[in-house]
Amino acid sequence: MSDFFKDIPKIKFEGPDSDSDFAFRHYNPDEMVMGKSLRDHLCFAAAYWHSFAWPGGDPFGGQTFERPWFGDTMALARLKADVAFEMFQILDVPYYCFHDADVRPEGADFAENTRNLREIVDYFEEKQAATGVKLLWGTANLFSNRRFMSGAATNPDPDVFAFSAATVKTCMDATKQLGGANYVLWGGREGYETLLNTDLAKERAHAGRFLHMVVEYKHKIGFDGPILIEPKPQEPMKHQYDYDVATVYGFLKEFGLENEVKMNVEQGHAILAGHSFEHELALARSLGIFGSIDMNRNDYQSGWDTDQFPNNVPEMTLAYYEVLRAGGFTTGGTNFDAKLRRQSLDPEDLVLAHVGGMDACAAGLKAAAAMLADGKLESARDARYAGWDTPEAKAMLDSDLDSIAARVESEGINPQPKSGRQERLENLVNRYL
Ligand code: XLS
Ligand code: NI
Ligand code: NI
Repeated sequence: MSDFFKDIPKIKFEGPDSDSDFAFRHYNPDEMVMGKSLRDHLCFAAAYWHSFAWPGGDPFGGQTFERPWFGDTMALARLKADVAFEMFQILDVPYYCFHDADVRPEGADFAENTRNLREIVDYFEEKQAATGVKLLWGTANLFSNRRFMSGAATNPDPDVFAFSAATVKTCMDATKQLGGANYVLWGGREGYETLLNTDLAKERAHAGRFLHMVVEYKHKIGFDGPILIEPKPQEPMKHQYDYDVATVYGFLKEFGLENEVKMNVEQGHAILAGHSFEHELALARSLGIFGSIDMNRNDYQSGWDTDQFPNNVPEMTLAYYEVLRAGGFTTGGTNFDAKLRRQSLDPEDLVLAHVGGMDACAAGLKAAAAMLADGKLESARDARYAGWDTPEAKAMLDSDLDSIAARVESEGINPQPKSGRQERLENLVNRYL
């Protein structure tokens, strides 16, 4: 045991009337909702990078956090793992997620990176066995090191493509070894700063080929979880190729990968793309490519990826409503891709941020489940489209402009506008909160 979290107790469900800060009010992991426990509905995961690797910097200042595991040795990487798994147990989160660079010191070259990663993955394997915590997904950090400044798979330098492909291979091996449920690719620096020096067609073609290789390798090693792409419109690059769910779907279609790859949808990235979280989730669901979520909260004024812990229950209700309509998570889960504010220095801040996030998610999911079970919202939606259930309406979709025009004339079709009843539906939603 490290002494980082010292006197912080294991967080238990105490119900809405508890006056302890260190308790869940809404997240009772064993509570059954629609035939499934909240633990299995929400599949919470903690993100290694924000909680254990991020030093608290911003564009105007560097490190604010002082953590005993900061540094570049394997011994410190093990200490970091000890503390991370302690937090997973304090919170009783069933899963975690990591990038290679979060968990191992940076080596002098690819071979040393790989050795360091393997050593820590063996250590994770022991820790997973001892605690029962599982890996939701693994991924490669192809954006922090300066070699990736012009992209990874889309880099103009083929050596960077090679280094990136080799690194992804090692991260997929690590994810497989740890029994990870998914493998994630977030675009990192796949995008551009200026079109003046960018061959957009070549870069996209290379990204498509890279993704094919990832899918081929997944089948070769028998990794059975899905490959997930995480869309984001900008940041770090001015323009990111994986802009949003719709853009990524077009990309997958272009390269024939729409049946191989699913989406990891992040709240903050949806907002940056000018969408709501529920829009991105609904689209992924309707395209059959919904996979997992990165849960956080973006500041609505700043225009940056602020990665705050979520606390807005009405928003989460609408998001989990889409998750439930998609049938819930299969391999996916709720990963807290969220970080503390840089003034939140104390170990308890890290724990309480997750406690609040988990509680807000649970409250949102329960409201969403009640809304779905009640069926009022869905029957209102169905009623709005009921005209399409008639045989004439269905037949029209198989006819042509000529015959439709003839029918409109002969039957004297003259549409009468009907209310969309938005406020009534908004009032209805608020009744479940
Ligand atoms: C960054 C992304 C990143 C991915 C994993 O904006 O959210 O954290 O989730 O590479
Ligand atoms: Ni993310
Ligand atoms: Ni993000």
